[in-house]
Amino acid sequence: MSNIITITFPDASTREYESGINSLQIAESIGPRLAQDVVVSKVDGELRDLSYPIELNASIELFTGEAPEGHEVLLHSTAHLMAQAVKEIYPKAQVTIGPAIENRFYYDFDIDGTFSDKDLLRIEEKMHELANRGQIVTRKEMSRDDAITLFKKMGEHYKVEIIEDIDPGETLSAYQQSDFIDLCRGPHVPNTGEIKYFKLLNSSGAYWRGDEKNKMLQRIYGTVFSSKKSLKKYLNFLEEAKKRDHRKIGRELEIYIFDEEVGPGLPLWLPNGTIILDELEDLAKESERKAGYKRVRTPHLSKSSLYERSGHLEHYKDSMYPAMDIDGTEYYVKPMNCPHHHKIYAASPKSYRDLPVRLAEYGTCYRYEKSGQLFGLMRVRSMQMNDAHIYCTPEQFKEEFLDVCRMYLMYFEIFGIEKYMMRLSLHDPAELGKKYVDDSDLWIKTEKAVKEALDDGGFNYTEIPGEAAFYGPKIDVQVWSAIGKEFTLATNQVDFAVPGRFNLTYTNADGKDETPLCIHRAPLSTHERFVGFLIEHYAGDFPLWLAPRQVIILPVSEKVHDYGREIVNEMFEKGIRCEIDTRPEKIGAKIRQAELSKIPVMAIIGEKEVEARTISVRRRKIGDQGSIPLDDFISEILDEIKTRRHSYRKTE
Ligand code: TSB
Ligand code: ZN
Repeated sequence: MSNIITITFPDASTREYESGINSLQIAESIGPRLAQDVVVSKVDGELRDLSYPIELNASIELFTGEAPEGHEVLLHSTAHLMAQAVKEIYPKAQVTIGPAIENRFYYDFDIDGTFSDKDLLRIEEKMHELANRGQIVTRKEMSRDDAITLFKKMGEHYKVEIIEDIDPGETLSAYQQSDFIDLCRGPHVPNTGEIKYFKLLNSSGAYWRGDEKNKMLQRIYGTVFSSKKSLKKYLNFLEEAKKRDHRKIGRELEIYIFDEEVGPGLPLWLPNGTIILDELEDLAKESERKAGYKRVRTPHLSKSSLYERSGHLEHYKDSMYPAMDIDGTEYYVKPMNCPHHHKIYAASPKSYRDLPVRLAEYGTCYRYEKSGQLFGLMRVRSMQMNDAHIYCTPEQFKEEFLDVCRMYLMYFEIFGIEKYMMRLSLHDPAELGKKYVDDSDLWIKTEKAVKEALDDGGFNYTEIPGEAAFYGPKIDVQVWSAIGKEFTLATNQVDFAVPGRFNLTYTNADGKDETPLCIHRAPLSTHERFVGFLIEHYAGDFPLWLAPRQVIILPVSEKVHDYGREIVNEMFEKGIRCEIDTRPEKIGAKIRQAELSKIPVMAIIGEKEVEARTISVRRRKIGDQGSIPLDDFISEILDEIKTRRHSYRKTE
């Protein structure tokens, strides 16, 4: 005889059922509509298949594909469906891994050749056919050895490799729909008929296990939603994101390029991009000068002993380029500027009266980022860091740390950056001595000091263990690229470890030597990442002060070219980036070209303007501003540039 069990729902209401009931049956007992939409359940806090039998009293949550939990299951189930379709069309393809990522899924296949857009359509069609068959999805549990035998028999070598890495004692699970079986933790939708609104997006190469020494696989990305409307909305978002993608705009506006022969992740800044970099640097230099920073310059290389001392070779070697031999001595290109700056601090004796010492340099660093991780300007291998190191006493720490936070908030205001998250990255005690310098007490003490500073400063933040720098905790400001990837922009880090290793000292008021704390900070990130982010943030429509091309004079006819050239010269003298379009084109065509080039200010001149010494102003995205005396126009433009105004406002 079966027992009666009590199921508790999130609203604390309860119902009684016979033990052994599953979540789908519970959903049916509540209503057919829910039963139709529900894709996964959480039983006593664990996500479970709807078919999972519940034997004892339990609390249960039911999720539809609209909920994040349900959406992930839907995404992952669709990845399986795609793998099944690929195997049907290409029986020789080997399946590897296929996880759900934000709003998308992918699956990597080992096949001969690549997938074309036509192939993707064919796979998508096959997926619809397989989904409509309403295949039941079942879970199977097996020992590791049985799993190896099973996947060997199926000829899935990558799966065997994955299973061989798993602990021998573990029980594994696989999910099956018709003949297709995939190793998977689950949960999954109970029936492929639940998968309706999906789209394959694109395919690209991806190395097995993300390592370029391994074979290149073919990755297909796709997306799925629980309603046609949500799918459409997301596809529209992707279309918009594509338009903002800094890699596309970067090329169109001639900001930067990559070159095969130079190498991946090593951007070449074109003249337009260099203007943006210079403007950023001017802003940073100006605010750092006011905040008491001093500028320094250091080489791109140094002997390995420097990085032994700093701890980089112990904790950071994987991100460094291999050593080079120079006259029998090992040298490295620098992955960070700090060790060089520490040497500059140490170059002269310091007393507490000299502190804080703030050394700034936009030094170019080189990091060996995995090729699969490279992403336009956002993740590169050569980078100009918006760097400075602040050496201070423990008493000065809080104010210095908060001043840095305030500096990047000031920058965010200038750029109109409103969507960001502050993340307090802490150490992971399990990684002491490996990923992190081995001093538990100091970690705890420093993390407490940082939290106190942030709380006093009134900052909101989320704590993330395991993301600290090897030398101390940090505050990272997270933003999202147009295609939804998360990146760290500003960073503010405390270092309680390395100054001691460099024997950095200052004499305190009692004449005794003490070790300063070091704050590492990069409010504008690396200039590569910051410009990449800004391109997307503005969708290429830079505010006037940052725009590589600021003003274009559009003469209505050749007769007014002289007046146009006179304006260009006058603006050039005043430091405004101004040019003239003398092509024998109609004015409409000239305006269209200027719009495409995203030049913020167009100055149209005809004979009327020559006579009155005026110009007819047209602002991109805003439209005609009417006729303005030339001198007023120039002073308005200069004022807008000088104040680094975020958007154009007509002066009263
Ligand atoms: C701030 N020593 C500190 C420095 O003093 C340091 O190097 N910190 S870092 O490693 O966190 O890098 C600083 C910032 O550079 C990061 O917050 C991130 O915004 C940016 N950055 C890091 N790696 C890359 C990369 N590969 N491509 C582009 N930008 C990067
Ligand atoms: Zn540093």
